[in-house]
Amino acid sequence: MNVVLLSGGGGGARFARGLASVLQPRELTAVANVGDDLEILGLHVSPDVDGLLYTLAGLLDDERGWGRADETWRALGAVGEWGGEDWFRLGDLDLGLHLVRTPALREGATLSEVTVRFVERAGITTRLLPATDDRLRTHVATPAGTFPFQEWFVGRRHEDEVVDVEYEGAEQAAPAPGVLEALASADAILFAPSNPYLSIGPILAVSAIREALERRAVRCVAVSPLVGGKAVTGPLDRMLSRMAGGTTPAHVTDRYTGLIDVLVIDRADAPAEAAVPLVVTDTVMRDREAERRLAEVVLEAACA
Ligand code: FO1
Repeated sequence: MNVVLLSGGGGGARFARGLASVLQPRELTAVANVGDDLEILGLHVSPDVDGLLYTLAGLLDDERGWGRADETWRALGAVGEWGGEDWFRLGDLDLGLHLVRTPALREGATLSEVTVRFVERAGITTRLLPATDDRLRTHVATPAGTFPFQEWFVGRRHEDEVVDVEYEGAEQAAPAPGVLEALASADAILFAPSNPYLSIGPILAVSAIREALERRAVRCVAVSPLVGGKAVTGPLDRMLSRMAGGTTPAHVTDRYTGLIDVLVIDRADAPAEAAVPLVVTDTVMRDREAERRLAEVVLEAACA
């Protein structure tokens, strides 16, 4: 069974781990958001690609939800001592990856090519594709001004209210090699329990990906990132309230009009009504077993 997952953020990576634990090797293709990418200290950082890589390779710091386990921060400490940018925390182990990827990109390799190399080295059996190899950057408009995603999310601790989200470069961006092929040969397409504006939105802003989803011949199932109308982590509930007028399952399905056939919601959000059928289950991925159970429910909904 070929499954394509659109994913971003920590929830997306954990859900991917659940799917990988129930599917056969190479049945899963994860398409990662790149709108969070940034260049800092001369390095290209791709947090959602790296989050999937680290999570699927068993290297993630599960408690923090990003970066590597057993991380140390000595290089960053020295960056701070020398007056460099240390607001975006790159750990010593994480830096190792960026020190390999950044020169490869500079020498002409694409993000998807470098990602394939890392997937092979990590021995991961999930296909991992960035949504695009082109430059696509999320910007967040707030009453205090418009900020590149990480400057708002990390630098300003996502405290400013969001009034709009822009995807710079999305109009010119082409899907990375393999993305359209994976969608065309998928038996099921899934949207991870990720932020619809910040994680899934940039992927859908690539018009060829959106069009492929619009003409899909298989079911597309999204998992709601809300539990009882609240975001498990991050600013989604505030964003939905402000920009969509509420935090019910219907407000989530409205972000995905014409793109999904089923929404999986948490028991805390039921009963509810929305534009597509709802499947109710426990969506909080407390541990590996919960990740696996959610994956099973979602795959069942995709194949029903
Ligand atoms: N999140 C933070 O809250 N603070 C950080 O300093 C930080 C650094 C960081 C470095 C590498 C990386 O891959 C992710 C990092 N994240 C950090 C997480 C990241 O900002 C977001 O969680 C994702 O972009 C949201 O998907």
